[in-house]
Amino acid sequence: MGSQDKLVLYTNHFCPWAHRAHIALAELGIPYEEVIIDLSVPRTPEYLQINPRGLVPSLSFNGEIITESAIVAQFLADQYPSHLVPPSNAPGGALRRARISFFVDAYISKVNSVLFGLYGAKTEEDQKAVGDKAVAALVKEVEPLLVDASPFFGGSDKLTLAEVLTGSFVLRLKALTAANVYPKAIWTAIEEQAPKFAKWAEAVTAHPSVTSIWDEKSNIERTIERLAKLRANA
Ligand SMILES: N[C@@H](CCC(=O)N[C@@H](CS)C(=O)NCC(=O)O)C(=O)O
Repeated sequence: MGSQDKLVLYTNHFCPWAHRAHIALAELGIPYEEVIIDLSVPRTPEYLQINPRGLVPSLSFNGEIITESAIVAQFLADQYPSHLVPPSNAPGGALRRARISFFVDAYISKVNSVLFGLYGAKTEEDQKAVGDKAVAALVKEVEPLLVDASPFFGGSDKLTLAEVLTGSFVLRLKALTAANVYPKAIWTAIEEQAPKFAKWAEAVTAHPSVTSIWDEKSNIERTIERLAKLRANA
């Protein structure tokens, strides 16, 4: 099935959204061609034909273009049935899909969106306030959803779509706090106040499908540059 399909992923390895597609493809073991899009220059007319929004990732599946990282990852998980997520008509499948979607929504909309505030936070005090708010949201919204993680979402011993859609962000949060590019205190507070999340994050960020395109050093360097630029303009 999979081997006959022609997949092309338009991507950039520094993009956490595009990284979601890489995690899905790695975990599913599907061969694909990769086209790196240079995001430092305007998109070419050719790429804008593929994705009029000009964003990465885009996936070409036998010539059909699919865009938006969550939709790309969900499509891959549905097209190639696996341990990532059950079909909606399997026993308990619809409920598990709902649980996964809620977890992803909680992490992305309640925690990750708050952390983006670090890019506009100039002073240490402002950065601490953002960190406190993100950790409080994590404790309230995400920690309770990991009660049965073992080590992955919902008691799974393998990666699930929940990790496919959040792993790239967790990887960056962990690495950037460890390097004190994001305040180190954020991770310390997570370990103290959200131990299930910390344990889950440990397993997620060690998983080869999550780390396959990850270049920690370059990501840290680029984030330092980006933070400096955005804070200078804030
Ligand atoms: N909602 C989109 C977000 C993708 C996105 O923001 N990609 C960024 C890179 S991380 C991008 O392509 N930026 C290009 C630009 O803004 O010019 C998704 O989930 O796919």
